[in-house]
Amino acid sequence: MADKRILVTRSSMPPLEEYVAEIAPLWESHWLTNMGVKHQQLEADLKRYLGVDEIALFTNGHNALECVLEAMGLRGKVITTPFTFASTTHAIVRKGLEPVFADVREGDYTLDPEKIEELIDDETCAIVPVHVYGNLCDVDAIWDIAKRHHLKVIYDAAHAFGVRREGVSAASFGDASMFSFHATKVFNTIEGGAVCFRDANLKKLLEQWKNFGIMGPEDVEYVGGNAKMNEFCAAMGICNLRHVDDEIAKRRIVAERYWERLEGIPGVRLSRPAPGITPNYAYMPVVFEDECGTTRDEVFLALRERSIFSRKYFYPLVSDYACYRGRFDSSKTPVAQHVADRVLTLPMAADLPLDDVDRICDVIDELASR
Ligand code: T4K
Repeated sequence: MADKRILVTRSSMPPLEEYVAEIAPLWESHWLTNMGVKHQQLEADLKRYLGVDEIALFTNGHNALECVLEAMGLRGKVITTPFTFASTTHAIVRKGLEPVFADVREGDYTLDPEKIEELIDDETCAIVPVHVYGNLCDVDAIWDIAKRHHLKVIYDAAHAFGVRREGVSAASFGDASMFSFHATKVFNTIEGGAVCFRDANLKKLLEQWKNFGIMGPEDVEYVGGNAKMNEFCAAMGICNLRHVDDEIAKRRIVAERYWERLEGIPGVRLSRPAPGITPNYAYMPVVFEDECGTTRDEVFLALRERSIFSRKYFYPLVSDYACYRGRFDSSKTPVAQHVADRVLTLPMAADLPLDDVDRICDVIDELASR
């Protein structure tokens, strides 16, 4: 029986025959992982698509982020945002680094450059901003601060695949950018991720780390882990990449319907692309401000009663997670706290029918105008 639920997203998939044709050669070669031909092809395809010279593929975005933090040899404090998915902060902490949370901007919820500098001290080694929802950070201001203080900038670009600023890919900013290719992302390899980076010397280290530090059958230079993207995931990526521009174009139609329907409802704050940005329409965040006739939680429950499953990405703030209890003070990032308490990400997918968007907007409209 068909699933009538509307979920927060729905994985994009290529036609089955296309994927089957892509993986058929694996039955000939019996080469299923460890940087095989599909892995190599996806690397080349992504370099072209993202317009970068350097890329390394991984099992997922989280491992990619951990790996680049380690490969850069970072020690000390990292300035980052609490308004993100668990992965960003966990990667920093799991690599023995100390997160220091700076607040986000009102307009796009990305790290506020004006809040960074006051947090820098002698132990600060890096900044890890997040292009949250695909909203590009103020990359120029962040780069300027980082260069003045000799800090590395590693973007969590998990949400920003395909986003461009004045035609330049989100993959080109900072020292490195991590992308997630999880099933829920605009571009997916089922599970997967990548790091794009400037310094060509990082390539060897990243490739070593993801394969136990092995350089040759009798040569292990480094205490690495295992984070190799397998051939089936790479094949999925090769197929999905052929369709990603169409997928983004379809998402645009969905996003514009949401904006058209929700714009003008008092107290409903939408997140529109900034001038000069080519967006990817990854998420549909809506902030229900206090002057709205309804609240985030009310909308969440009303939709759920109708089998529509929105999500509170990203509530609570990472700094309020049980695993970090007592370590951070979220009142020091009031904008992030305000947004986390009021934001709801509505269902967004390339194939979301506009009738479903209308149903969702009807619910919000009705609640908000009571
Ligand atoms: N940094 C940031 C800022 C991130 O947002 C993420 C991941 C990362 C780093 C780490 O990247 P990865 O290591 O994951 O590559 C989901 C994703 O699992 C996660 O990748 C993503 N961020 C996060 C924002 O969302 P959950 O726990 O909310 O996923 P789940 O299982 O509840 O799925 C959400 C909806 O997606 C489902 O209701 C239906 C749909 N879905 C899900 C799956 C698993 C599909 O359509 N197909 C699927 O296969 O975390």
